Amino acid sequence: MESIILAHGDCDGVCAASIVLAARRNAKVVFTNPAGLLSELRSIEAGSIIILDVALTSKHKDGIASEFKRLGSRNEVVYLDHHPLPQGLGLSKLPVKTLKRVRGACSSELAYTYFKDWLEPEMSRVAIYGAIGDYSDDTPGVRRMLEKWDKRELYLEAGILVAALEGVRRRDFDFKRSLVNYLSENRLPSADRSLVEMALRESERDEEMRRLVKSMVKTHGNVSYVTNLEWSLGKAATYARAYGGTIVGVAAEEQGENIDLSIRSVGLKNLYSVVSRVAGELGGIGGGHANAAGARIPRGKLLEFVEMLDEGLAKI
Ligand SMILES: [Mn+2]
Repeated sequence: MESIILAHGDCDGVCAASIVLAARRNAKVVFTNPAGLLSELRSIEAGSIIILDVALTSKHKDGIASEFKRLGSRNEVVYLDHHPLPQGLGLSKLPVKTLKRVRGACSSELAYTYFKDWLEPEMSRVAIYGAIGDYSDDTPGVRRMLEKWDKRELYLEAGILVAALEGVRRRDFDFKRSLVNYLSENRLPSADRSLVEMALRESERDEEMRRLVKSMVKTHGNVSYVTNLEWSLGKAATYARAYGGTIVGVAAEEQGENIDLSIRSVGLKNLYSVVSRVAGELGGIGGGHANAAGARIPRGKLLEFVEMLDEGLAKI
C-alpha cells in the first residue's frame, strides 16, 4: 500500500519528512500547510498517511476530523505535530495514531521517536537539524540524541540547511522533495556544494536585509512591523521586533487577495492564541506556538491586524 507523507516545507517539516522517508522508502512526499491540509486530505482516496509539522486549524477542524475518520477507518493515519490543537478537537476519539505530546519536542524529534525501529540510529542527526531549525533542541529527547554527536558539527550542518531553505522560494517543492530524498540517505548538507552556495548567498542577503528592516520598521504600541520586504518572513519579524524595541514583531507580505504574516515575540506564553483570534476576527486564519506564529488575512487589513494584536497583548 502506498504511503503519503504530508509535510510542512520548513526545516523541521523537511527533516521530519526525510526521517519518515528513510523508514518508508516508497512514500510519496507532498508539501502543504495548515490552510491547505483539508483539501489535500480530501484529494486522497486511500493510502497510509503520515502528517508532519502541519497544524490543525480551528477553521477546518470539523472537516479534518471527518477526513481522519474516512481515511483512518481503512488505512493508517499518523499525525506527528507540535502545534496546539484547536479547542474541541480530541485526537484520542479519532482513528489516528500519534505520540503523546512531549513538551517542546518538534515534529522531527517526534518522527524519529515514532519510526525509530525502522531507522538507522545515525538518522538522529537529521532529527537534530530539524530541532535546531525550530529552536527546539533543548528537550530531554534531543539532549539524549546529542550525546552521540559533537554538537558543533551538527550546528554547522543545520545552519546550512536552515539558510538554504530560507533562501529558496517557499513553493519550490521540487527542490524540497529532492532535499528530502538526499537527507533520507543521511547525507550531509555540507557535502552538497550547491546547498552550501545557497546558504552563503542567503547569509549575505541576511546582512543586507537586516539593515533594511532597521531603516523601515514602524511601531504601534507593543508591536513593530515591516511589509513587503521579499525576505524570510520569520527573520523579518524577528528583526522588526529587535530593532523596533517591542515585545512583538510582525512581517507582512501581500499575496494576491491575501496578506501572509509571520509574528515573533519574546517572553509570551501564548502568542498563537491572540494571533489566531485576531486573524479569525478579520476573516483570516492563524496559529502557531508560544512565541512564533503565522497568519493569513485579507489584503488591506494589516493596520487593523497590528492594532488589534496590540490591544490583545495588553490583555495577556
Ligand atoms: Mn515544526
